Amino acid sequence: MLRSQPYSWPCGGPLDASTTALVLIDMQHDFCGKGGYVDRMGYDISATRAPIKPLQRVLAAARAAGVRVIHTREGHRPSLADLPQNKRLRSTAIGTEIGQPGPCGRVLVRGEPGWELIDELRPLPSEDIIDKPGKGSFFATDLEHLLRTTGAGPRGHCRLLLGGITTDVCVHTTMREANDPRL
Ligand code: C5J
Repeated sequence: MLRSQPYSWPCGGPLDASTTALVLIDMQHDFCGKGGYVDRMGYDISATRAPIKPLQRVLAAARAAGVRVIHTREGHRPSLADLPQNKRLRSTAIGTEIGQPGPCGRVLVRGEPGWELIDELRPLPSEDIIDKPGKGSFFATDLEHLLRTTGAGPRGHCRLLLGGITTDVCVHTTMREANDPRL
């Protein structure tokens, strides 16, 4: 059993659509589709597909409430010039090297079928997409600039709702990046 002490949330009072953004992280075929990166690594993709339906409800509610929605995609340039050595070596060790061809095209490479966002959570034309080479959504992207520029508050869209895959990697990394006093 885990002991916890729940506290009221949100800490800063009720959420306001004009300063809140929903960031949907890496809902890509490579992470939850057949023949994609995660499937080829041998993981059970029913675990990474489990959030799809709940996120469809969150997405519909956010859109209905006028909350800004931003989608992210993890991936690398076709040249792999933005693929750090440690990430490449790790993917090789796992047996599914980033950039190598597979049933969904080159693994985690921009423009390939596996890298595409899944149809179930397709962005609207008005919703921005962030292409990120790392785990966090702020690293080497213009996400912070976008949030600061578009929100109504003095710090822009400073309150974030995060969803996506995987919880313990890209979602958590994004949360920790955002938690430092940047927003
Ligand atoms: C990983 C992700 N795990 N979206 N990406 O490489 O969590």
